[in-house]
Amino acid sequence: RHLASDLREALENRELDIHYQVQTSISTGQITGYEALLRWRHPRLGNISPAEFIPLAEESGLILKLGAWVLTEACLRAASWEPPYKVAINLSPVQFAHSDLPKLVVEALLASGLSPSQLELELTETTIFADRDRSLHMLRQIRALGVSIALDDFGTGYSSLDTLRSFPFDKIKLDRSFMSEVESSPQAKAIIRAVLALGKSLSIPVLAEGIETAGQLELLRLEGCDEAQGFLLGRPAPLQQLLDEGHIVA
Ligand code: G
Ligand code: G
Ligand code: MN
Ligand code: NA
Repeated sequence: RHLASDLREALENRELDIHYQVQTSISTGQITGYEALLRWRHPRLGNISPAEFIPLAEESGLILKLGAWVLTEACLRAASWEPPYKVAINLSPVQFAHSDLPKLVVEALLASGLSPSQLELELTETTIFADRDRSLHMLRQIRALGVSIALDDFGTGYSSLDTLRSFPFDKIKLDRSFMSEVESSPQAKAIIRAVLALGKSLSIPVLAEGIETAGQLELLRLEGCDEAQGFLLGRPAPLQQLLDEGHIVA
């Protein structure tokens, strides 16, 4: 297989698409935003998961081009949403390591007319870990634009507590692995409680990922979690489908 070289052509061949997954306030049930999730429809192999092709794009450096496309495209789409929900975009470590990132973000905002307050960038602890001084400088530059930053997959990386102490985050996204065990494992539930308490005391809202059942959502509500995302609330879907079903007006 020559996936890596196929990927190089995928963008031009319009095989890449962005799906959007809803994020909801647990207390009000209202939509707060949508996470942009890249999809690849390979002409012969069918749908390929980003978990498979993002690493290839990172190795080849193609991720810079793909990432710039996702950023521009998602900002452009979100700029016409009514009401103006947030759009959350995943950043790869390679994109974050590139000093052009703030410029790229500014360009995407200007080209789309999207308000900076409508844009959230998601990054993981692994992304920040490589060079912490540089990462802090980069995060400050991006936040100075009025763009918010979410810490993705929280709880799976290392040095979690130090990361929270040292970096300015606007949201913590609690990794979905805790959710699958929350109803059966007292340990998972205890960790969720601890993270929610941490978020409260640091005044950082927490979003629980991977909510699949009403029981999980109810438990998170009782524990005071702020936002939820997961198949129960909505699967990632093409924008056109969300428009057709009336979830988004544009
Ligand atoms: O959507 P799905 O659960 O299949 O995504 C798998 C992984 O790919 C997740 O970790 C997600 O963050 C990542 N991913 C999805 N879209 C993008 C993207 O546009 N850029 C980057 N860097 N990662 C993405
Ligand atoms: O790493 P990141 O959180 O960006 O990854 C998001 C991925 O999680 C997407 O690929 C999306 O398809 C997947 N996802 C979203 N909601 C759920 C869910 O409720 N259950 C499971 N198993 N995966 C989910
Ligand atoms: Mn994410
Ligand atoms: Na995540």
